[in-house]
Amino acid sequence: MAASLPIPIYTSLDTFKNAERWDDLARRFKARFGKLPAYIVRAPGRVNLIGEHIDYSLFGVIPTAIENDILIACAPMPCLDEHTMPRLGTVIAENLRNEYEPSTFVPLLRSVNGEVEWDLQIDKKALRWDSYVKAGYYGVLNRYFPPGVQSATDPLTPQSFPVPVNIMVTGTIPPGSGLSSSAAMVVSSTLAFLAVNGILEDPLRAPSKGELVEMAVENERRVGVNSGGMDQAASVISQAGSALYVSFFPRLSAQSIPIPSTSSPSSVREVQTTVSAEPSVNTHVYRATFVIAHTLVSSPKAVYAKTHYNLRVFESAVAARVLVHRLGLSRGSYLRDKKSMGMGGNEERVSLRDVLEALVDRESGRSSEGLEEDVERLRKGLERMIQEVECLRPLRGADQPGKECENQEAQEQEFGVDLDTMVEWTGMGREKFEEVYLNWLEVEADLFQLYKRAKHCYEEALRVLQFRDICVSTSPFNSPSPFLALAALMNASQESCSALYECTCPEIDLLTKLAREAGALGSRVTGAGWGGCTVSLVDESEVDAFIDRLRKTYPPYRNIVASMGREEADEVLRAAVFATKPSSGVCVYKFI
Ligand code: NG1
Ligand code: MG
Repeated sequence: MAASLPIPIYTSLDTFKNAERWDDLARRFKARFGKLPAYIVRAPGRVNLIGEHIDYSLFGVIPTAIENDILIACAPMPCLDEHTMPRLGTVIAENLRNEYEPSTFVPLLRSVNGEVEWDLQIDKKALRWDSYVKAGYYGVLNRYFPPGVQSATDPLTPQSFPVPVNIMVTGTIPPGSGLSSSAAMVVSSTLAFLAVNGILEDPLRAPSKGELVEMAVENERRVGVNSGGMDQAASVISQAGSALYVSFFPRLSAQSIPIPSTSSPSSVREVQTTVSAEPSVNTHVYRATFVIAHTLVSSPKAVYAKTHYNLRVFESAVAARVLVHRLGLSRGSYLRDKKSMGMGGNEERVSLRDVLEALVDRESGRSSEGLEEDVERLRKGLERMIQEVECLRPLRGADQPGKECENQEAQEQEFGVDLDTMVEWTGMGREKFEEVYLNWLEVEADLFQLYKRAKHCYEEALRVLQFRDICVSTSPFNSPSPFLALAALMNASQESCSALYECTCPEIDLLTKLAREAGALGSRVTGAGWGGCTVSLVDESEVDAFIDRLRKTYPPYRNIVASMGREEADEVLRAAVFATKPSSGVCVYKFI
């Protein structure tokens, strides 16, 4: 199982494609800190092919790591002499991007309600680049240097205090673009602190890939985003040339799945697909390429958490609670191992997945306690939930199910509920609701959209299974047009993200439409949305022409061409629209 594998440590740069970039970082590190780094760690960004905003409801998703990544060089801080020894745990962090200022910080032990805690002082209101470095450090401090031990022992015992560290960061993932620069930052920072403190090479203490994912998810919550585990799993576990089916139930697991006919030679699998009604006359061999295109609208997720990301997490969780009540599910049936990811560890909170499992358990008379995701059981459960979710539609006067609304405002009114109604629907009373939900996440909305969010979630989870089926099918001829089928699922996902989950924006809707007109078979938002990137499925033979057409039709790209010199425009656009190959997950290079 991919998640239980150790984190790879290499000692030769020949392993890496862009060895010059690693070399350059090492040289700059030496110029700044006086000696070569002890390690360079790498964590890639990811593109999500399908399964948007369902990881925190514990449904599987299919991302793949991309070549863009974060590299962190690190080494214990040298001691000049015994009088000028740096304080244990101190970090001096630099970033090769000029606009990111250097940062020095020291973890402090603080007493809160009688409990000793590590404190790195992350300011969630004004997140800086080093907040993500600190977020990674927290996990390493809490797990390997538990607070409390230090006061009881000699503070200079190396086991009880982290070493002082120099670190230098460089990256090629555009921030706020839905390609998970934040997860890559947190994963690489966690990894750097593990490496430099000798934990990664200690067989008794080194975390597996799966454990690193869990630590990184927990760490990312330190910057105020209650994410699921997709990005961290993709960044850590991915294998070159494959996508990853990541499932979160009953616990995190990941399976590499082939993408039909990617251009990587080892996985080339040719599929005959017909594009006309006359197969014998017009056949074509498709090779899948995924092209990322940035809307050039940046969406800093942490800044808008209250009204966007965390609000969606909140609406999904409350929708689950209402479903429990309406479907008469007993408390025992959904009380599961809450150590699994999501829902912030509170047993009172239920995920949309818990509801499905409880319902299927009740009806089939058995519970799913297996280690691996039971896909068939899940598929049946999803089909069932897609019907049950209709009970979340508010009854308004003479309710007319299926009636089309003329405009968005009317639709919001039709499907949304206010706070009081929502509390009443959960059947849990105001005080309890406040304790379980309002104290958990800070959110802001006049109307809460329980129906639309839950409907998107269950339908999207089913699309993920269909996408996976097409990819893992060993007999491509059973499905004559796998690419068209994958593309149709991506388009349906886009439509649902736009209309039901409302996590797109006019630019995403426009860019995906233009992408289809430019020759993409399918196109959708990727990542959290509200800006950021889209991903399009394009036949390999069409990629260059596709990118060219998109440059000529998407207005912000045209503006770049019109307002800059040719070469400069070309450079900017190459960073905004590019074809991507599924890359491998984290690794560590050790200097010997
Ligand atoms: P982005 O914004 O692309 O990093 C976020 C979440 C994911 C997932 C997607 C939506 C983080 C770190 N990641 O991804 O867990 O929920 O949105 O599918 O917040
Ligand atoms: Mg992110």
